[in-house]
Amino acid sequence: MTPQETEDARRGAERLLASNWRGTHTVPAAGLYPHQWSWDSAFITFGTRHSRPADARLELATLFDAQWADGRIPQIVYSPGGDYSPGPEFWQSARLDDAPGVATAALIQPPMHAWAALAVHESDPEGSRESGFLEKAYPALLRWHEYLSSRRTVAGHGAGVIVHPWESGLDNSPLWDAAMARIEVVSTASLRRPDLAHAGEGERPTDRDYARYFAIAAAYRDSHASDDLASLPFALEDPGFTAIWARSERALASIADHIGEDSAGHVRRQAELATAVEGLWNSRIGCYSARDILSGELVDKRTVSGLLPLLVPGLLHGPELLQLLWGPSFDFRTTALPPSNDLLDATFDRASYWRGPAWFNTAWLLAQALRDLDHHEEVAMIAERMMRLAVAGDFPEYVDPFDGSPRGTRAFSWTAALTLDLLTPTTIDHNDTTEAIR
Ligand code: 9WN
Repeated sequence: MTPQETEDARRGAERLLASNWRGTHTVPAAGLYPHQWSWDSAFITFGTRHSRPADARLELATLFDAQWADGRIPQIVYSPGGDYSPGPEFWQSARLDDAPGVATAALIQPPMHAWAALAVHESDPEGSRESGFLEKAYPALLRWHEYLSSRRTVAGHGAGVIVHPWESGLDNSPLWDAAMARIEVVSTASLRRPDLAHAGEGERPTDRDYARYFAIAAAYRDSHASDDLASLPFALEDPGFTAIWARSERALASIADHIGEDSAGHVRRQAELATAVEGLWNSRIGCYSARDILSGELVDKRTVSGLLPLLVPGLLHGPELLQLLWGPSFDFRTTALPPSNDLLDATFDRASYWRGPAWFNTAWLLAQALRDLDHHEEVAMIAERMMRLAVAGDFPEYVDPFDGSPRGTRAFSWTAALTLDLLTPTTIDHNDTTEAIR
């Protein structure tokens, strides 16, 4: 990739992020996702931190303003207008005791936020210090992680439990199929699918999936979002979620150090989370996977979520996971980017959302893990491919894993942000990558 190509890609990504900026936050995509999404905002700040660090700080602060009294950071913070379903009328969050003044969903998403906050600080330490960014972010992050520990773990296991496929961020992953099949579908007749105006039907979850999504969400809402895990229709320990949480707990330790708080508790929690991740090793399939807490069983599906434990330092099964990534199931070297699902599994579908297509956020997460493991050549390969696919497809939501054709919506914010991140030289954590791709 030439310096000119890199520069053009960087400019294109910056333009897109500026056009999806709404003054306090960035929408994931102007048509399909017109509100603020939790983990999207975190990913987006990894891009905006480089040229608009004050906006990156504001993006996270806006999300923290929507934190619930119980500590949860909601999946969606609704803005006025925008056609998305479920909208604020579904959740009626104002009726729930712990909800904030602004309308939000009651669900959550993977805890990328402490990791993002630290990265945002490191990009502009002076601006961050002057605005007291970390001092304000830390208590919110602390309460968020405490919410997860106290409400989203099962005694004796410790991995993060999701109560809805949307909480994984990998919505229709085959990891959730068996648990989803238990949910009775009464009718799909009254479903409203504004999403289908923005992406092909074969690229989105089906109506049957959506009927189940609404049933699970309604049960959670009607339980007053109380997190009585054993009584909910869907509750699984999620390997990707837990690995991200461990990484964020490590960042929280650094944030605590920066502001003179005691970091020992976070270091301990990080080690506990690393142990919890190991509990999700499924030796039948040689991959980490989800555990259904209602049946107690590990799911026999290899997915990109099961590769994300590579983010955890000192992982017991790291070498096996790398073999899986290089091997025929994920075929890292010949696919456009690592697919979301095992290429060899019967559920694999090259077009359908999280059942096969390659996503930029999971490619970026794997790049972070590979960098820590000193696989710099592979990181450079991911960066170069992300750049080419992002530019060629107008920053698509995801791509066909074989030929890289764009799929889903376009002008998707995290595609731009994470490509920008990998293309931007910094002295903090991206040196090796940018050296390698120039
Ligand atoms: C439900 C916003 C979100 C991402 C998720 C992605 C998709 C929503 C949807 O879009 O999910 O949250 O309507 O399908 O799966 O990871 O956060 O970009």
